[in-house]
This record gives sequence, C-alpha cells and structure tokens, in this order.
Amino acid sequence: MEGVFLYFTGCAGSGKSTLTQSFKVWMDKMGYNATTINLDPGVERIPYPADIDVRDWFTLSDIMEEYGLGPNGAQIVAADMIALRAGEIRELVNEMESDYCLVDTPGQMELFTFRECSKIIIKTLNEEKSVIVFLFDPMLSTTPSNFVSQILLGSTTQFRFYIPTINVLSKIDLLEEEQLEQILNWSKNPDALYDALVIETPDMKGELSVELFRAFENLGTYKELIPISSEEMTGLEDLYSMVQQIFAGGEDLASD
Ligand SMILES: Nc1nc2c(ncn2[C@@H]2O[C@H](COP(=O)(O)OP(=O)(O)OP(=O)(O)O)[C@@H](O)[C@H]2O)c(=O)[nH]1
Ligand SMILES: [Mg+2]
Repeated sequence: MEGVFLYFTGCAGSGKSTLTQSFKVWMDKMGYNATTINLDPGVERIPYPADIDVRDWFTLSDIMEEYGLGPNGAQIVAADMIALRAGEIRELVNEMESDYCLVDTPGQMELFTFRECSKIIIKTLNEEKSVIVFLFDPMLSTTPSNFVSQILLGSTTQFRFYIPTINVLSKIDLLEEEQLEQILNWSKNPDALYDALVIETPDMKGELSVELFRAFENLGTYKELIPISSEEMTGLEDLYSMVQQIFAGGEDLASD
C-alpha cells in the first residue's frame, strides 16, 4: 500500500498532535514508513519531529504582524497561504516516498473543515488515497447530548470532504471503564443513544427521533468508534487495520 494520507482532525485539544506522534512511533516500531506533516502555523510546540512543517514558511505571529491581524484573521490568511503551497508540499512528500503521511491539522477545527484550502490540499496531495481520522474528545462525549454533538461535527466533516472517515475516541485512559463502555455502546447502537438522550433531556422527547441516528448510520457518518490512548499506546493497531480495510477492502470508500 502506497501513499495513504491520514488527516487528523477534531475539536481543539482532542489529541490530534499527540495521536500524530504516537501513531508515528507505532509505525516506526512496526517498520512502516511514515512522514509527519504539521499544517498548524499557530502551534508553539508539537510532540513529534515534523518532516514537513508549514512553520518553516510562516508562523501565525509572522502573519499577524505583517498584515496587522488578530489570531483568527491570521489563521484564515494562513489557511490560504498553505493552499498556495500545496504543490510544494506534494513535491516534498514525493521525495520522501513514504507509504503513509500523517497530517496534523490546526487546532481551530473549523479552519480545516470549512475553508476551501483543505480541499485543495487533499486534492493536490492525493484525494484517492486520503482518509479523515476524526477524534472524539472523551471529555466532550460523556453525556448523550455531547456525544450527539460530536457525531454531528464528525458528520459535517465527512460531508465536506466526502472521503472515507474513521471516528476515533481519543485519550481513553482518562475514562472510567464504565464510561468507556457506555460511549462505545452509543457509537454502536442508535437505540441505546436515543434512550440515553431521552433520559437526559426528557423535554425534548417529542422532537427527538431515533430515525435521525438511523439516517446518519445509513449515510455512514454514525459508526463505531475506535478507542485509542496515545498515552498508553493502545488502539493504534486497530486504527491501522481500519485504514487497511478501507483501502485494501475495495469498499465504498465514502460511506464507511
Ligand atoms: N491522558 C491523555 N492525554 C492525552 C492523550 N492524547 C493527548 N493528550 C493530552 O491532551 C492535550 C491536548 O493534546 P494535543 O495532542 O495537543 O491536542 P490537539 O488536538 O492537537 O490540540 P490543538 O492542536 O491545540 O487543537 C495535551 O495536554 C495532551 O498531552 C492521551 O491519549 N491520554
Ligand atoms: Mg495540535
């Protein structure tokens, strides 16, 4: 298998950079050849040595200073500047001849999810061999309503790119065993999520329908979470297997 791009995305602080690091360490150990790419110009410190790093071209503070912008405006300019470098990034990736490219995306998720620049990056690097790894932050997943919000965010990301998406529950070492089981059960069973949601928000019962979750399930955006702890290096093999399954299994890549 050659040149598969994994785009790690998810809410701010969900563990994208740490998973980029732990998955790289795991891949090195297994003898798989992986390149790391940092697309976040605003990050101060990343926990892995980036083979390709947008900060070698510009940083958020450079842009803020040069254009007299605040951090949010500068992130938007930065996103466009990254898109302009897409060809250059592709050349660097080609030189490395890696089997896998682990792409760490900016903390402000909406920049990657909603801006056109990320589509340009994905298209330029290799749209056919790209997968989104969407991280569910465990602290934003412990109540049914929070969990639903994460599903909706993940679905939005999947709709934007329409490439295969893997949903990951990160930092599971921070969860009690019972909480972990509950969240994983919600990710497998729309009826269980619906029942839990009705108990949490009884006033919404009239408006809620389990059919909503079934619709997401049919679309392939509601899917079983892969539990991972970068801290304890667990679940990484399952992530790898899922990537293999997507690209080697000849499935409908956009739906599951
Ligand atoms: N216990 C535990 N902490 C983790 C794990 N993964 C990440 N963290 C911690 O969670 C915090 C955020 O992790 P990052 O990897 O920086 O998250 P991120 O999504 O890249 O953050 P932004 O880029 O700022 O959005 C850090 O303090 C990490 O040490 C994990 O598996 N277990
Ligand atoms: Mg990060």
